[in-house]
Amino acid sequence: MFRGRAERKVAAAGYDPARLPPGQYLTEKWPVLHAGGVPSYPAELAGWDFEVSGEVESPLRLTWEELEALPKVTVTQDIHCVTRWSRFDATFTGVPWGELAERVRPLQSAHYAIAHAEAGYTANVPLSALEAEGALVATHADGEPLTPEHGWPLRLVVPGKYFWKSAKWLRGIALLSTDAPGFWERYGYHNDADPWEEQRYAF
Ligand SMILES: Nc1nc2c(c(=O)[nH]1)N[C@H]1C(S)=C(S)[C@@H](COP(=O)(O)O)O[C@H]1N2
Ligand SMILES: [Mo]
Repeated sequence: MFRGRAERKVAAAGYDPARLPPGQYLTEKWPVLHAGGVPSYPAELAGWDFEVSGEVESPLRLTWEELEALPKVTVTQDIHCVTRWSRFDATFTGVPWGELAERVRPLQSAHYAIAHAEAGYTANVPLSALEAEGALVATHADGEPLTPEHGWPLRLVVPGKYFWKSAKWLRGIALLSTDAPGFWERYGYHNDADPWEEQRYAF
């Protein structure tokens, strides 16, 4: 039943081994992983904004205070990095995609989304991935504000995809009619990134 050593460790830690996608191992720590440096921000996040743009009826630009004032939810999910670590039961608190969608009203032509983060990092997903249960722009993890290295002040959380789709230091989401590859996708990472299908690389 168990595929091997990694699954036996998951079971020994008291979790259902079926929660571990193929080729992954469980870590109890929360590793930090990104390309480039951790961005620095001005005091009080002066000048910071978050934009939802593209194929929408009504583009949205929010200051930090405006974003903070939107309704928030807390979700629990397992996260899976393409470098093979998985962490179970991470909780994220933030504004669910639905709250943003209600305000921008995606057009019929909106089928894809691309997240824009500091320093040019991008990650693309089908719009349906943002419409899935648990997708949000998160300000908190495990009950605390995000730490700088985990994406403070804002990160995307996309359930059911390898964690590279969950852009840290998020500044905007653009809705698109046609798909466009993000940062890692241009380097040969799989466009769809389903950990259960082991969609790690495109080749
Ligand atoms: N802006 C930005 N977001 C990013 C990345 C990055 O390089 N830059 N790396 C991604 C990858 S590959 C992973 S696994 C997760 C890691 O998030 P963590 O450091 O909070 O564990 O962030 C994702 N989001
Ligand atoms: Mo990753």
